[in-house]
Amino acid sequence: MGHKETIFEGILKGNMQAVQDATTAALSEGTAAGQLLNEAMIPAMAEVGRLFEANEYYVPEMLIAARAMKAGLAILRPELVKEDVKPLGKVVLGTVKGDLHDIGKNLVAIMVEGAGFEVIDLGVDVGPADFAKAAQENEAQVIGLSALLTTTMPSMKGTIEALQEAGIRGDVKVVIGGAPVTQKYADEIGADGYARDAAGAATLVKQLLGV
Ligand code: B1M
Repeated sequence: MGHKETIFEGILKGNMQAVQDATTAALSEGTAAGQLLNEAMIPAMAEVGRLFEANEYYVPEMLIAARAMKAGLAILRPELVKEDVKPLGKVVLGTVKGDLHDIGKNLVAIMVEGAGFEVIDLGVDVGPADFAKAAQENEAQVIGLSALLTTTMPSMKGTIEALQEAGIRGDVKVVIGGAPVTQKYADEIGADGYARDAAGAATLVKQLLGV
């Protein structure tokens, strides 16, 4: 089995050690980090989702798969992030209230950092007022919101309302994303942009700030 297959299988089975070993070996043999991410890790999580929908996997399987993916991502991270001396701007990022999914959000953090921005990662289950407070305190130019559940998407609208209430809506751009999120939804709630994936989020942040 090649390293990519080992990583894919390792995530499916929640075998953290196998994922770490194969990721390290593949990188040392010159495989690009982005290739391991896009051709092994992300497809593995998509398959976990499919198995969950088919009632073949349950929450514990999803959890150990996520743990294995995170272990692999931690090894890829330095390769994906390019060091820049002075940040181009500040981005407050988090997964919205009620939502605990953080793998996609962590990828967005890596790519946005790699594009030269400082990322203030608030973690998961972040309420609208906390986003507004963090944006104000850090004088951020962008807020990035991630949601993986259809039930938590309305918190994105709530966050935009909280920014309006705090009187800072005009000072920050709001970027949203996550599997159930669409451009149409972004337009509906008045977000400044939607990105389908983490690389797209980094490009969008640059575009919105004109850098
Ligand atoms: Co959850 N879960 N989960 N889960 N889980 C989904 C999302 C689900 C689609 C599975 C399914 O049914 N097929 C489903 C949601 C259905 C829906 O609402 N539409 C679901 C469910 C139902 C649940 C629970 C309710 C299950 C339960 O308890 N009965 C529960 C909810 C918990 C909660 O949040 N309150 C739950 C729990 C969990 C775990 C904790 C076990 C675990 C998360 C662990 C963790 O993140 N630390 C988990 C996992 C692992 C998944 C799946 C399998 C994988 C998610 C993932 O990491 N994908 C997922 C199925 C799936 O997505 N196919 C599923 C890989 C990641 C790289 O992709 O996060 O989409 P993603 O990020 C992408 C893009 O979306 C985008 O960029 C990334 C790629 O570059 N993106 C952005 C993300 N954020 C962005 C922000 C941006 C821009 C782009 O700008 C700011």
